[in-house]
Amino acid sequence: MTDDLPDPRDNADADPCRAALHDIAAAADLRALEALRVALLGKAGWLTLRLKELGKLAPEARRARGVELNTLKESLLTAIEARRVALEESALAARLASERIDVTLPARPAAPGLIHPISRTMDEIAALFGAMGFTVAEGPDIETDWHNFGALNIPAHHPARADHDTFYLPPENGEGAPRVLRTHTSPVQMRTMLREKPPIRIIAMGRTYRADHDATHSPMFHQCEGLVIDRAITLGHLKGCLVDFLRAFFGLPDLPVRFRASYFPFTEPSMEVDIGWNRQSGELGRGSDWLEILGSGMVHAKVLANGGIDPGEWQGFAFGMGIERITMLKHGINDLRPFFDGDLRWLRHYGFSPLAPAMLHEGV
Ligand code: 2NM
Repeated sequence: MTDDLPDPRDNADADPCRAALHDIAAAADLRALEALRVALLGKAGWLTLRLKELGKLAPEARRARGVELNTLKESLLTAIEARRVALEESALAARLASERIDVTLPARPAAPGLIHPISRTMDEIAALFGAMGFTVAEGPDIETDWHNFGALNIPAHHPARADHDTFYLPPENGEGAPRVLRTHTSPVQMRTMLREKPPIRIIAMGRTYRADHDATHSPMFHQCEGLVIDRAITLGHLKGCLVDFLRAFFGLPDLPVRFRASYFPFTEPSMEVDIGWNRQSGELGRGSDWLEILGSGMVHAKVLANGGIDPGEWQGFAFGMGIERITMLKHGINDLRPFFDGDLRWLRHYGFSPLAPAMLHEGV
């Protein structure tokens, strides 16, 4: 027995191994526990020496003492093992607590959390036309020449097809006509006609592209176009639908609206739509000036036929407008460029709360 360990026999307690068991249970760490194990069960350990002394005893006494010592050895081994497991578990828990790292990224505190004016206008358009029974259609930004131009009756020599007006991409498999970044959302209407049977009542909104970049033109901008096809749709429906939309969108129930004969390859007849405003002050709905705001017309019979729709049975109207333009007019934004700059100061000024979504009963 080492000097610094109490001899279990010295314990006044009735049970001779209780002191050793107490020391084992109280061992502060694995090193202290190992020292106890060596002192009790090592080569020169207390119990080992007792077991060696068995041989000196008479056979009767030896058997009784042997049973006693082996029972004690079992309980010491069990206690040491239990304490070892407990110490290892708490050491691991302490390590896990001290070595813990937080791999999550906190939310950016500067995030504006605001809806971009373009998104807001698209939400409002969807709400207004939704109330008139339209659904929202979508299509790809990268189009075939046919869907973007040919099917829409835009002839090969049309200026919209010029290289300097349009972004062309190589054909899909290196063969056939080059693909094109859609120059308008009309290919979405064309794809809808090809996919669905009339009656059709859709709006298509999204990014469109033209090789144009100056103070009032961006190479990427947003359009909204609409298409209505049924058996007896007339110019009267077109006018009523667009007048209602414009007055609701700008929040001006008496907004003057003027339809003016024009030309588009995909409609016949075609009409440009103007709203009344004061050019001097920029105020809408007053003054004697007219501002062109959208294009429209009855869908050309050739376009219907290209969309798989019999022009002898069905007819309808279509229209198109620039989303940046009507957004600038509605909110008094006088520069197109910051729409695409991602400048947080501009977004904080012109952005909309996501907690106040576009809802018709509140006006849009
Ligand atoms: C406009 C003006 C007039 C239009 C036509 C079609 C389609 F696919 F039905 F033929 N979609 N959009 C259209 C008509 C677009 O934008 C100024």
